[in-house]
Amino acid sequence: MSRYGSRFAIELILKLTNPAMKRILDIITVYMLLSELVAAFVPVRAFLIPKYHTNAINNQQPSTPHITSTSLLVGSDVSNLLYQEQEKLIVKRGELEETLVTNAKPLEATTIKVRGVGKSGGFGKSSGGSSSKASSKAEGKAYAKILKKEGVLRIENVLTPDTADAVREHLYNLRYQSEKEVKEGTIQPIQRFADVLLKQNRCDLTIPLGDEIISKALEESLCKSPVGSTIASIFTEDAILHEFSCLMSDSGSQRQNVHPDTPYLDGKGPVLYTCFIALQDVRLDMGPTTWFPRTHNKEAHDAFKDSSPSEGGGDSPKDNLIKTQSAALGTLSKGSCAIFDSRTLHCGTANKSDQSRALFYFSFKNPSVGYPGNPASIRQELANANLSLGALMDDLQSFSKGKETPLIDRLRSKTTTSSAPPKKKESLDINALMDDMF
Ligand SMILES: O=C(O)CCC(=O)C(=O)O
Repeated sequence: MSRYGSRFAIELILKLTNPAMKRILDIITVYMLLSELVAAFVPVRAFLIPKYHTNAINNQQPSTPHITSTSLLVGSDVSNLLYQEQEKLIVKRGELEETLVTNAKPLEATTIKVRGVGKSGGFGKSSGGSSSKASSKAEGKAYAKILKKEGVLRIENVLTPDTADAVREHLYNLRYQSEKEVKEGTIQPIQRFADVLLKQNRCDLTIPLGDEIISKALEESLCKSPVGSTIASIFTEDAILHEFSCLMSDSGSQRQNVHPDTPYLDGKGPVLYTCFIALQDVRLDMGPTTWFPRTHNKEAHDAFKDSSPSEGGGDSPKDNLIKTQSAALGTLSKGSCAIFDSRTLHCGTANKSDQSRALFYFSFKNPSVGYPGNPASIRQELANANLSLGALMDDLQSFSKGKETPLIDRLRSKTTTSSAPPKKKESLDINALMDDMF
């Protein structure tokens, strides 16, 4: 979900070492994009970028699509090697950043007081899912106020434990199936896995609409918990589903570099709100997301983009920001979620446990924004559908009453028939955007 972040991190590292490296990076990026474009038209088996492995399914420590340098064919050798070099730089930088963050605390659940609704959560114990439309709107407004200020907030009980367990199992099965299909060459990696910063032992699995358990999870999180009303309170129900995916970081995944998912643009408001829902308890050793609250603003982004060492050899504004800004750890309990403004700085951290961590996630886009500045992790048929929050919620309400779900049904049939590879346009747009910024 963060090609913006990944290129951003690499550029800053290389610019620090040598300004001429930026040109080299541009050439590398163009080369990699060309390689990916070629890969889109050549059978997967003949031209794998990256190469995916299939292992036996195991929910504790599942098979991982990861990259190897052996057995790749000539066309991808160079870009794969370059990619590995980039990964090494990112890992080094991530290790450094880990030492800079000294004041991290768990992200606390937000408590609000709204007549007729629970205090700190969604569907579970506290609200009981019985809020009236008016109180749910008031609740969304109260959460939205905090979200706008903090850039990130936590809501409890967005999924019931049973739903979280069932979604987790469903998605690890989907991953297993997807890895198998990629390995067999029947689909291309990009049709199932989105780009993610530091791919080794980590994947971003895009999810189709239509399976009952996924509709249930969406119904609980968007209609029964305050998540839907919070997003609607800021973007209205015209907000567009931008991403729909699952981040899985397995044992051994390394710490990502701090990054925003979209740039801060002067005079513009929020463009995306992303909701990460934990499908199991996320312990400290499982690589929780780290957020830097209140960094979704110009001041923080200006500092973040400035990696030049201060006079006298002190910390750069970027490192100083990471050092001094308080950090919030996504040690979420099963079924709870964190919603964040895509401009808020954050990163996935290293999973040092022996258990894979899965975050079911979706993001909604401000309906008045065109391209928000990050390539979306979403199945192509869902992206093409321009699904509004309101339309999706209507279908989900109908689903909860056991009635028809015409929208979801239409998209389900597209999922099963669609085999066209996703368009590559966005990758090119993001580089144009980066060029504007540097
Ligand atoms: O895995 C996580 O906790 C965060 C992932 C992330 O921020 C990213 O991939 O852009």
